[in-house]
Amino acid sequence: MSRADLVVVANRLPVDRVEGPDGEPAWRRSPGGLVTALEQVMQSLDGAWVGWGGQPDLQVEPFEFDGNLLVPVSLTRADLRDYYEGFSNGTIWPLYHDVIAAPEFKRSWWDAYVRVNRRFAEAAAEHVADGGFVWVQDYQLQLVPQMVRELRPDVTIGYFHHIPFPAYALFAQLPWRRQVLDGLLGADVVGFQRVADAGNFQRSIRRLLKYPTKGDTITVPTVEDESRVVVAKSYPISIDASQFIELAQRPDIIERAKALREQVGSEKLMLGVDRLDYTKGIRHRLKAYGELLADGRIKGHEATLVQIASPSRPGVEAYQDLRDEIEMTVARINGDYSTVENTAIRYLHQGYPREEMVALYLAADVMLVTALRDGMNLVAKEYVAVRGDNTGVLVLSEFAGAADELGSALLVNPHDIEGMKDIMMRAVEMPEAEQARRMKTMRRKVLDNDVEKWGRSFLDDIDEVRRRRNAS
Ligand code: GDG
Repeated sequence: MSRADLVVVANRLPVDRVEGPDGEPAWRRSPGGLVTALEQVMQSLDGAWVGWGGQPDLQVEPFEFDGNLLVPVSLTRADLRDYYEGFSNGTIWPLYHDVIAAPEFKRSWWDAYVRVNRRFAEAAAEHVADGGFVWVQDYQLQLVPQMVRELRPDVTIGYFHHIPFPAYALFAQLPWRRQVLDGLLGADVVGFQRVADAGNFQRSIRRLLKYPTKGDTITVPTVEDESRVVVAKSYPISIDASQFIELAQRPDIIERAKALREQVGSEKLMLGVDRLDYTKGIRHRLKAYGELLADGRIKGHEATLVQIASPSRPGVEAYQDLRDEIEMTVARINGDYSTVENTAIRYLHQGYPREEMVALYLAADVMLVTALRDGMNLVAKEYVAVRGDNTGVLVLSEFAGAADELGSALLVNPHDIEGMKDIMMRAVEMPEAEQARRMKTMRRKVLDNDVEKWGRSFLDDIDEVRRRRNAS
């Protein structure tokens, strides 16, 4: 079997298993952001992709898809319960998002995480070419870099962390904190969203492992009494801005945006688009909005909040509780403040095609991104990208990574409900000239720093590592 120069390792494959026209199972490209992000790199580099196929117990041999080799990793129901819903989404996700929900530390989950990480690492090691590059994605696979290094010392390894890396005092709670750091340090380049995340990672390394750090580098001792330099720095991820702009210019999507606007009816349309996740601050947003209605600062016909909450992790208890809580709040607010003509909150627990998302972005006067903690938040960047006429207001949490680049948004602290209410009013009332000034600055940022640039800057640093290695 041929081996690939680049092997991406991610929890999920970039395809979904669907039923083909003849009733046979087939694969269809999934619309996720990471897929678009890595598409160009994959095509140019003869890439392979290692990941789970999306169904438990699926045993499928590696296969070609769109010119790339896809390598399915099989996960049993127990693996999914303990490695995915358990350790990844019940331990690491809440711990790394500043314990907004309480992380659970279970030894059986950890054992599954180690076991499954090894399976991914073995698949990557088997399919990467001599001297090739393995690029590991995200918190479900933090041990893979070190495991690949042990199996294939000849390859260069990168890791990108899509979610925040927490402050030392929180990270230190993790019973397996050293193993996780050792796992990540198997990479040559460890990438984070924000400068602050890279800083937190380096601090944990100094405190727990006592390895020296300088600038973006960490010096890791090796068994041969030598040392290895690991780069740890920020590479803020982005979107395929040109794709969003193209969609925003399509006549059918513009028409759809107009129709949505008319159907909603009220003077201002405020929009929230999030996975239904406790990190996204949906409850805080609803509370602020409900109080604005209660205080009479917003009246029924003046505004409508459209909240898309796409279904997420239904197998994790905290997500079931969150859904109940949000749906009860929406029902209460609508019961109290909707009229026969106006609905205060239009809540949609559904996923939508990208075209519909763009139509919603175009229809929205105000976009609310009020995450309590978020690695980056691509929704904020997508909204900015489609606002070609420089209208619209972005309300953005200072706890989302995007706030580092989008300082011209109306920044909010979502924990401060009074403050958030004032900012929401400011957004609704903002004059067009101010909207344009802010939006222009933000659009320049997003358009100049698209996902292609993100990929290129990571790969440039990988090339640099390779050059150094070849020279020594
Ligand atoms: C993680 C980090 C980081 C959402 N609902 C629908 C839909 N979406 C799309 C959005 C956006 C993406 O999903 C969500 O990305 P976010 O960045 O907002 O959030 P996470 O899913 O939590 O992603 C995050 C990201 O990784 C990348 O590194 O920014 O901080 O948590 O693209 O548009 N897309 C469609 N239908 C939906 O209903 N088509």
